Amino acid sequence: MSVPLFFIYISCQGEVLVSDTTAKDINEPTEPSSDKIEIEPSDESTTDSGTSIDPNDVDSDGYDLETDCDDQNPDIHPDIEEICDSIDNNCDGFVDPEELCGPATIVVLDGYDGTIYTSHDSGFNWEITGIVPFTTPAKVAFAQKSDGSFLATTQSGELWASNDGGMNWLELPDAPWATDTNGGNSSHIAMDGFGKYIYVTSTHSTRDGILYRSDTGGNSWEIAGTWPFQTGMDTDVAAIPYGPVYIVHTPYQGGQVFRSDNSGESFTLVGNYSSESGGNAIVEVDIAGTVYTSGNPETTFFASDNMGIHWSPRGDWIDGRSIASIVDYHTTLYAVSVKGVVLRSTDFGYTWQEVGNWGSAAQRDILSATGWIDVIGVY
Ligand SMILES: [Ca+2]
Ligand SMILES: [Ca+2]
Ligand SMILES: [Ca+2]
Ligand SMILES: [Ca+2]
Repeated sequence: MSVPLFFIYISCQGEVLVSDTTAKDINEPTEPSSDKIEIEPSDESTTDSGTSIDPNDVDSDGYDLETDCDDQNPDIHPDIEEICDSIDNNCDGFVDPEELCGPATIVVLDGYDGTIYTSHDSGFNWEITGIVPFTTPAKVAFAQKSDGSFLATTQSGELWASNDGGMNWLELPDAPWATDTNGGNSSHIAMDGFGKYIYVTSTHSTRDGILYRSDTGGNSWEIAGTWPFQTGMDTDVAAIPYGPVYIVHTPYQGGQVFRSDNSGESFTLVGNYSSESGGNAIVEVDIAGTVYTSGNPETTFFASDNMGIHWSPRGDWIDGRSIASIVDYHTTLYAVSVKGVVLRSTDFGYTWQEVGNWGSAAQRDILSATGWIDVIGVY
């Protein structure tokens, strides 16, 4: 557990330097190691009559806009203790770190035979914990709903739900992507959502991409919106609960990022993360709103801090080995390969460590290809 420590220096000019050592043990390279706070004259502070509020410290917690990551909330500032509440309480960039809030549970769904692989210790050790009884092997998509239950589907429209972490599965009515092209099911699907909607992308080489959404936990689906046909068919979707929906699509000329700010009803092409990428589509958004993707099959990892508009290379996989999915557990990132390797980053994707291998739990050789597995980080 990391205990926040702050050294406060007061100079004769009336400035306070606050040095935050919280993140030292995880070597976060983007956060400043010290910040300067101007002490405002006392006549600008809020009075009992409420006639004056300092515009640089609206919540009057003593921290200005430079250092206060939520200036509307006096219980959030750099000198408060982090607690497990899905919020960055102490403004160090990390939401509920695993050292404080416990190890991550990560679940892999293998579409080749429906096997569920689970790690309860942040990706180090894995066991087989269930089987989704798909009738035919298929590309799969997997999500956790806001009630904690799991939802699994295939490109051919099979839809299954589990209320016990993946041990037992109940079949739901077939999903519309089973028949949404003339020739049959979609070519590639992806699923995400947590909050009001579950989203599923469906792509095919003969039409625009379709985004389905469900506000009934997967029992019924509607078409929320579409995005323009792309030459590549690989796709992924990531959504912030009650926030933006991101779709990544990988035509051969580069990875394209579409964003919707109205729950999928319309999409705008907001950015490109690589001019060379033409492989797998991967997108993930963490609890702080940073969006991540990858140039897989290259080994470059990209991030955007401004809602998908600008992208910059952030770090390299140690060895991509066909990374199929990125998941977040608060602000820790996991990258899971179809070949089994599990990578973990605790510094927002700048560096990655190999922590385990989900394939080691398998009773057979790993035969799956990208799109044939999907992964969730369980909250
Ligand atoms: Ca403040
Ligand atoms: Ca505050
Ligand atoms: Ca927190
Ligand atoms: Ca924090």
